[in-house]
Amino acid sequence: MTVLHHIPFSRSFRILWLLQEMGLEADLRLYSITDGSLRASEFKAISPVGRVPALEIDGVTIYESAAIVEYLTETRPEHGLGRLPGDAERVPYLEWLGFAETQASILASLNMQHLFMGDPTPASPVVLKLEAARLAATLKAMDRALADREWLLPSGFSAADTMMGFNLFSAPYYVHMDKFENVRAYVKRIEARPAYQRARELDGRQEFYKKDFYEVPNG
Ligand SMILES: N[C@@H](CCC(=O)N[C@@H](CS)C(=O)NCC(=O)O)C(=O)O
Repeated sequence: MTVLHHIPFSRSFRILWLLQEMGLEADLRLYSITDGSLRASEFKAISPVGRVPALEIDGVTIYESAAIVEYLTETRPEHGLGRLPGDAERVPYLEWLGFAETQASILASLNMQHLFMGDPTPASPVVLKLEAARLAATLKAMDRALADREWLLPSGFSAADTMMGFNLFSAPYYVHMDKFENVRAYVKRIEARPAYQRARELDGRQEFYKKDFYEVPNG
């Protein structure tokens, strides 16, 4: 049985979406970021620092989304979603996998400070402003890359695109997207994919964001 350890609207959506692109079914084991379930010793045996995603498949358990993406694309090359060693796009493919985590770590920091800290430890407006600017810089880089292509890699859709799942949900809460025209068109193409739509149906309701946009306080 394939099991995806999952939190709705989080990085584990990347894997939920990739599984749909591959036509693979998985049982979802759901967690919450705030109820302590990620800290349970049974879960730490699966994911040592208590993070999602983790995937149980083919008799192995894997944590870290990029490692899961690599495993799935290497063991199921028939879907053509990875760019395996020897592929002309291997380097940009690996770069986008890493880029997704660079961008996600900024989002996680903004989420932590805007959503999960609160009083009595108010977040620093200086840091929040800096993080929002750093996020905008990553979106600008993506926007430039997407100027002449539909997907992150010139040859077409790949698992690198599925790594953007969580990122593209979260970024509009912190950065106005109007100036990133190519990214917005890219999001529209993503939303038109049947596998993405199936994954969204399976994902569950997000519980993090209570507002449409999070301004820098006193920014
Ligand atoms: N680099 C890891 C990051 C995983 C991660 O931080 N996931 C978040 C959800 S988006 C999480 O589980 N956070 C729980 C926590 O920080 O306690 C990956 O890509 O899988």
